[in-house]
Amino acid sequence: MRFDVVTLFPEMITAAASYGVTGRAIEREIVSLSVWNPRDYTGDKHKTVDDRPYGGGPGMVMKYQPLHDAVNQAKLAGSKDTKKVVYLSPQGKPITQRLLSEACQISQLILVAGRYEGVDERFVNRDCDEEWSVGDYVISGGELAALVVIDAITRLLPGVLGHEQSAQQDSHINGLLDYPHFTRPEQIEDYSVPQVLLSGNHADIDNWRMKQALGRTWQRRPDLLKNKNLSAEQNYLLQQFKSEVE
Ligand code: 9WO
Repeated sequence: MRFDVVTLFPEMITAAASYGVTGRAIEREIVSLSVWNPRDYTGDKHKTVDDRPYGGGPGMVMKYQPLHDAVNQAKLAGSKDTKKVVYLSPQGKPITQRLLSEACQISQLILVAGRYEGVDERFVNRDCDEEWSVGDYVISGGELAALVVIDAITRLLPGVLGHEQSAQQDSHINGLLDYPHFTRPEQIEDYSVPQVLLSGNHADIDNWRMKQALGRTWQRRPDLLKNKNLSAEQNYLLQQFKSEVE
């Protein structure tokens, strides 16, 4: 899969993506990452990428033409397979694990990171296929959101994570929060590792983990349980969790 990021701060993207799982996926050529700076597609001597908003008001708006030209260069650099141009903004469709897993099928994802007060709306409507949000908050630009999208998609691509982690990933895709994790030492002051995890009984451990995942989801994110069909076994484990809370 190919990622292209249109941004005024290209080093922010290449630097952050060079670490960890994304860095390894790039090295192993499972994904490629290119950056495109709208400033390189300006024509004036001041390399102007922004201008004052029509209608007045504070701040500046990113101009249409440098963004348009940067996206077009990104498109030309890819193959003629499936492409999608996505603008990152708080006005976008909230991303979910489901949306990201569907995005794995796209061969070229062009992510546009805005700055200032945003971009000329004609760029969003004419040049972008979709608008995505990584959450209901405002940050100073779309770069961190683009990095979230790149990271979350990359870890879903075949061969990026090991077998162990892929199995764990499947348990996340089932839409529950994670269960708690413990490592050595066995005791920290008066806080011990739950006995079941030391038992070596893998059926008991699996049940405990499922019960914790269900219980924590029920406590912290009941909205995630609303549109989910639990198995008879899961319902039993959740009832057990609830009775233990009391
Ligand atoms: C700035 C601003 C200042 C005064 C009044 C209103 C304002 N809105 C904004 C604003 O939304 N700035 C954006 C900064 C412009 C587009 C890029 N920026 C951005 C993207 N902030 N947050 C995101 C984002 C992207 C994806 N998911 C969540 C947030």
